[in-house]
Amino acid sequence: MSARNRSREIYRRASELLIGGVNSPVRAFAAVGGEPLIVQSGSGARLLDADGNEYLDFIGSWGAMILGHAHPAVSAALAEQAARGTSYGVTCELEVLLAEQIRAALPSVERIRFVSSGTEAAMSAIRAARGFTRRDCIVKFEGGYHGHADSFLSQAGSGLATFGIASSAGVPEAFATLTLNAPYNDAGAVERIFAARGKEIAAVIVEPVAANMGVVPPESGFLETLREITSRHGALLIFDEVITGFRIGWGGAQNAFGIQPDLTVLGKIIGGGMPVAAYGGRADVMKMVAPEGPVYQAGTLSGNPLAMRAGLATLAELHRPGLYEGLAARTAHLANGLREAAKSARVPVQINVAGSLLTLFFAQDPVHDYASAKRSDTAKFARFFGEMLARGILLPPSQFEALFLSAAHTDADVDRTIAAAGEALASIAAA
Ligand code: KE4
Repeated sequence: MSARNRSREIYRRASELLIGGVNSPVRAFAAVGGEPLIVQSGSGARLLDADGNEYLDFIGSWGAMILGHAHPAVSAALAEQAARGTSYGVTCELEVLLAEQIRAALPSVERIRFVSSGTEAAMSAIRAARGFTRRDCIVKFEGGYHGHADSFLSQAGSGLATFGIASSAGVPEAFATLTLNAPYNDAGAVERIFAARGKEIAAVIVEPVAANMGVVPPESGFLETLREITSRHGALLIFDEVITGFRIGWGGAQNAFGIQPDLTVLGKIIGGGMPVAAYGGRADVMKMVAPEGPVYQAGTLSGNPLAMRAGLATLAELHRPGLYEGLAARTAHLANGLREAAKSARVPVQINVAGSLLTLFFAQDPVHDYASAKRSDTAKFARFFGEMLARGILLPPSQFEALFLSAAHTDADVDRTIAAAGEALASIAAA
């Protein structure tokens, strides 16, 4: 990899204006050290930095780029739509077409509202749930991420009902206490929270496959129990499928696991790299949202035609036969190769996989929730990240994120990654 002088200069200028030199904290590479990348372009499974260095990309814009960067069909759709206008501020048929596609894939989404980010979608879903149930509390899971709305920046406090305490400055404690936290995969803890405060709880929001503590799949019965508990207590079950929607299968996690949530949050892939997210679900709940109901929510660029076209073009490509099977097969091949490489290097790792999501934890024991994920050796992960980057492989710059494979990653790309990991792990073991 050649020098990164131009990238360094751009980052210096960025740091004068952008907070941390970035527009989203994880891009600052704080968890892995070193200088953040400055990307100049992307194509397929590859990114090019400002100095012309090429990287095999496993960030994929945090999951949005399931087809790879600059997919011809998506780029053509964007170019064609740009010539017709990018945002009208008035409804257009493209919004209906994408809504129809989503409902066909996820029948639980009887009605839907498009917004511009996963945060906005999750925040609005919670507001709809609170409006529908007339209750104020929500339950989320430690290590679950649903965007940066105040309701979600809360972590478990002490006490039976695990009172929420703010996990960010600027979130009023009074607000944070309305969010109750439970360990992921611990249905018993959710049962106890509902036993103590069930009448106050509007909804449980869960990533049906956790991917923001690293990848942690649901243990058998976990999602089913959440469905049963929420129904029994008159609370809503919200699946945050911003990552899993159209990622682990055409119908997302809800169809993979056969669980029907009351509301679903979507994002990333449905925009094909453009700012699109959505919340939707039961018609009687969504009817609460303005202008039909008293729950207000609005957005200037919601459903804009340019973003709708990118989403439609992306879903059209995803619907091709064999696409998901190929993604899963290449991800399984990568996981097996990484396990073998770690075994050869005698470096203890745990590798969790769900569809085309994968996390390699530098952990001795299985990772099944946030507490076990946090026992990972993050210093080793940082070393691994740097060793892989030096070999032209760009991993997500945090132990607690997922690798995202795309349809553009080939078997040769996977084999190259396994070989690089073998060298990187051997280097770590020798340190
Ligand atoms: P956005 O507001 O970032 O579009 O979406 C928030 C969100 C909601 N729900 C889930 C399950 C999510 O994973 C996210 C955002 N994901 C992170 C990556 N783990 C975005 C990357 C970033 O923060 O820069």
